[in-house]
Amino acid sequence: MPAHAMDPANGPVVDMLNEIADILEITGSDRFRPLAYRRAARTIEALPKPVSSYIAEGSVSQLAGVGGAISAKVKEFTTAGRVEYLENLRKTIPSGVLEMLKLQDVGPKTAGRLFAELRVTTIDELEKACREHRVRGLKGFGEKTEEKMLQSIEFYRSGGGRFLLSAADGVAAMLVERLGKYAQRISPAGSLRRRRETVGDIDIIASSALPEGIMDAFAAMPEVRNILSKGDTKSSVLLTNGLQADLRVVADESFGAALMYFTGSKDHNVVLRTVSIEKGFRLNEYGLFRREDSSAVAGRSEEEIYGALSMQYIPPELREARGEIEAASANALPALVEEGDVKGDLHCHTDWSDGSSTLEEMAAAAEERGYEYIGITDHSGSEKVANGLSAERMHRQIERIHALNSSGRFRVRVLCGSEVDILPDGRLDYDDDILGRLDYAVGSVHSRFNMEKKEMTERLLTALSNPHLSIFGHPTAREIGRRDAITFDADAVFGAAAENGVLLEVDGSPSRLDLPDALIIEAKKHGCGFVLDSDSHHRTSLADVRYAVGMARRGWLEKKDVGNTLGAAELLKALHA
Ligand code: DGT
Ligand code: CA
Ligand code: CA
Ligand code: ZN
Repeated sequence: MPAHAMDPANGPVVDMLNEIADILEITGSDRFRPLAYRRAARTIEALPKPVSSYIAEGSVSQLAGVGGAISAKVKEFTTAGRVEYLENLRKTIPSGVLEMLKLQDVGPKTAGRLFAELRVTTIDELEKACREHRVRGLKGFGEKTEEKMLQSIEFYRSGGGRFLLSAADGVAAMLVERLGKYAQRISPAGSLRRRRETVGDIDIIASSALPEGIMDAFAAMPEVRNILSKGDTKSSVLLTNGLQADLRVVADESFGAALMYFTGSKDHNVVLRTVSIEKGFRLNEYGLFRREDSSAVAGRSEEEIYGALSMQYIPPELREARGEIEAASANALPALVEEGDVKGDLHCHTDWSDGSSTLEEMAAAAEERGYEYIGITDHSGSEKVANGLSAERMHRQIERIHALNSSGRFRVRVLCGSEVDILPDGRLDYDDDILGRLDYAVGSVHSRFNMEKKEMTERLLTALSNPHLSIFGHPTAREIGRRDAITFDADAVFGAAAENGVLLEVDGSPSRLDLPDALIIEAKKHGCGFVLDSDSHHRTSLADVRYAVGMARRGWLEKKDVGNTLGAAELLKALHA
């Protein structure tokens, strides 16, 4: 975070200047003018007040880099809302070329060359050019560039139209609560109920003998931007936050079958239907029926249906066709970890680094949740932008936490941790003197995300072999929709974590959710242990641990796999294993 955020009024001016720079750079017409426009954009971005107030004072052309021609364009933009020069520039390239800049790793120079040398004018055409291996024909581009571009395209498209689970979770709970009084039973379904990291829309299933009442209430909610369709059994609306919500209403005897069907996943449903047929049944959204006489066997509840198929009840998070149906048939499903099993959070920031609550506020919030302990893990010194703690401040924080614990002010025990940067060479960002005083250290990658696989693997293996490291924080370092996972040899890294007793974090911060489910499953095969954290930067976000729990359950984790389901004494032993 910069010292202060950009004045929101200046956003469009900054965008305008950068777009001019982008187009000039794409067309390659001038080497220096793009730099001048970018410099002016940076200056304006850093202004504490709207640029219009500098214009009013007559001081705009004195701002660094905002002289002559550029200040004229800034003035034109603030009065007319558009700039003639940019309008004309836009006509010099197809608009799809500018859209390509939204892809990771495609800058104006690359976009310009793809356009000039391959006549690629849209993202679709770029995809085609990569698949036809035409991109590698350009000087300086190779097979790897094509692969990376295809990944960027996929990433860009998957980001489009999907929402973080956290963006949908609260609204869905509110809808269910609000519509509950019009229904016999009601539940969220779909990917949200399976706790996927992103959701395409909100699906809600209700049972009612009077569907009109609930449908009317649904369509009349203040959060509805517009009604996409409205009927007796299904209605769809677009909410003001951009999410679509689908409500399906069934008779109460079909509630379980409908809930099961619309919870999915599609792949789970497909396998389940096949198994049903093998057992002489037919399964659909209305119920489970005997094939020979179409008589109803089950449908009222999911438990009843799985039971009739001689299976254990399968929790929604497992319904991804990853072997859960076989396991349920063999009575071998894991007893998944639950939010109530978590006895404390081990990854929390305070206002000592980049959090916005005090140590005491975090402790109070942990106590309110009924936690036995809370681990404070502010950033280490290298995290300058996050106000990381110098050695001296870290020593001071340790003293403060010891004093707080002995004051008896809180029942909750405050643990002295740190989120220590794993430096590019794999060393930790504090010396042994500090590391030895901490209750535990969480090691995280916050820099040099783009290292080659081999180098990154070595970096992580070095860190994991440090006896002071207890937890590997948000191991892939991804940010959903914003930054790809770092690449490393998962077998080697998980093997080393298991061998050295380093616990892997499942970070519940909504845009991280890291480790993700597929890697949790892999790591568990290596015998790794885990911790579930919120990575809170504010006292109200301790509740984000629920997203970590969702991810852990999708990764088939049980209570015994998770370190912070232990009491404090046992936990500290596990952290020092
Ligand atoms: P999303 O919305 O993309 O995050 O993912 P879902 O899983 O919520 O998918 P959605 O909303 O299209 O449909 C909800 C569920 O309905 C889905 O998980 C399974 C079920 N479903 C939808 N279409 C089909 C289908 O064609 N066949 C089967 N077997 N199930 C379907
Ligand atoms: Ca859905
Ligand atoms: Ca849907
Ligand atoms: Zn971090």
